[in-house]
Amino acid sequence: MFKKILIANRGEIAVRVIRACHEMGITAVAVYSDVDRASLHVRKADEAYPIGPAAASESYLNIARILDVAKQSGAEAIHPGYGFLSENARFARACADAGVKFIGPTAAAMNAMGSKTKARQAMERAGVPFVPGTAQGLESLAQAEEVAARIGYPIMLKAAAGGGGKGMRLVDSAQELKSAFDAARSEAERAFGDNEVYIEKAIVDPRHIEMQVLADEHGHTVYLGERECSLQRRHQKVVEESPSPIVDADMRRRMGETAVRVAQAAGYTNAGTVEFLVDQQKNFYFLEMNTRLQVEHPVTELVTGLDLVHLQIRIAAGEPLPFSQQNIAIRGHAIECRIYAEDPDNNFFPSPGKITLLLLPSGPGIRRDSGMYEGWTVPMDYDPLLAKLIGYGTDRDQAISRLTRALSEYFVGGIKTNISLFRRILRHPDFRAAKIDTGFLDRLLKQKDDAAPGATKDPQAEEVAVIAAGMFAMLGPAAAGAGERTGDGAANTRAASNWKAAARGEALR
Ligand code: MV4
Repeated sequence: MFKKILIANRGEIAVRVIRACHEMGITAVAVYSDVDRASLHVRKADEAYPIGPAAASESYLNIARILDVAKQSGAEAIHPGYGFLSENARFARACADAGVKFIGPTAAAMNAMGSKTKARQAMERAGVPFVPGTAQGLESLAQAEEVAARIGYPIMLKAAAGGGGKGMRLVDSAQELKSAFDAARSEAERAFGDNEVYIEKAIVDPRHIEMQVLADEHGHTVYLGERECSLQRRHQKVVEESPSPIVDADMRRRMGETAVRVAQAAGYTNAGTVEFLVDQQKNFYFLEMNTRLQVEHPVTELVTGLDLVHLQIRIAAGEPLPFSQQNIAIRGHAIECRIYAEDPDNNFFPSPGKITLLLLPSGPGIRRDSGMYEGWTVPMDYDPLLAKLIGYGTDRDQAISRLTRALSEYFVGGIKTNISLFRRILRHPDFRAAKIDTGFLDRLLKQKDDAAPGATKDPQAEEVAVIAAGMFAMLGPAAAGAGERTGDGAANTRAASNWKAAARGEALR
């Protein structure tokens, strides 16, 4: 087993991996850019090394610098987290060449899944269902017209080098195909330096359901259940849950076995995720494979009782999986909210700045994976994900009620966050009835924010909240009449509840 691991990442995922290292008695080495010197992952690590200025290209994406730190610190392995270098085959190969274990798949497995057409060809060989269309890039407009006529409109043109919604075009009729085809190719060339475009039957109002897989280096591959990730805004996931409300045991087995075949076809090892599009008739189609640990891994951990980061580290250290497929059971329901430093009242623009006050939820069934602390200044240089709030319950309704209660305890002062958005989502009847597809959030955001029930019309509410928050920050809880700082204490006084009610824009009691 490793004695020292370098975490080549920042924010909440770096804190998450450091915690796993400490639970396993492994020394954690952090790296940080100039703006992250005071960040939480640096504080929690055993050792921390500067790797450059704020720009990711000169710090968290700086392969040479990160490998220097691995050498200097004596780290035997590197955990890449997600984003940054986590799916960079060059980095995985550079680690191998430097004799440092990359905690993830091999460069070859990454490359097998990196090109969408290569992945589709691998799926064709493995007998994995993928959306009707071409597995190779289109040679000409004539070929595009012929395939589109065969599979029927609407169709989707996609860049082979694209992913995550980039380089994708919906075409509703033959008349639009020529201009769309030309535009898709030039856009792909500009964005990815590769103008290869392929065609798929467009799935109308699809769900995005993904299957977690885990493979050791001894040929054992298992699936750990699915995650419903349809609540997205501009291809950024906002709420994820496990299990999916529409997947029954038989569908889970079929999707899981398909995902295992995908992983085996790619020679995959460590933790990975196979993404599917699911149509209204519950047919599922391979979309792409993510060769990294995902942001939303906690919902899988909660319903399986497994620690995916522990398992990643054990697999990378050469250990065989400590269980087989029949040992894996899904129990309960988990829902994750991604807390972003974004202003929902200003088109979700990032809202960096100093966190002046932090009231934290806790209590039964609540998990927080966070990279922030009171007094920390959120930098503007990176993805604005601050924390993930996960609610777990015996069933979906209990998970929703716990998460709703936890959100009412969550307050981040000094910056804007999207916490209010989750209150809207969780109380929406379609969400509660699990009538969700990838268009749900866009539809909800187009609706006027039906004011919270009983929302105060008192124009001074905002003013009262600001004054009380100021008093709270300067004079401490007693002065502002608040009770427990974590907001879950029974000691809250009436003044505090009014203050909090005002801050939440609710009727003053
Ligand atoms: C599709 C699709 C409909 N039909 N492909 C978006 C990102 C990338 N993962 C693939 N995506 C889609 N591919 C076909 N043939 C609809 C989407 C899509 C989507 C998929 C999953 C989650 C959110 C989405 C939002 C818009 C479009």
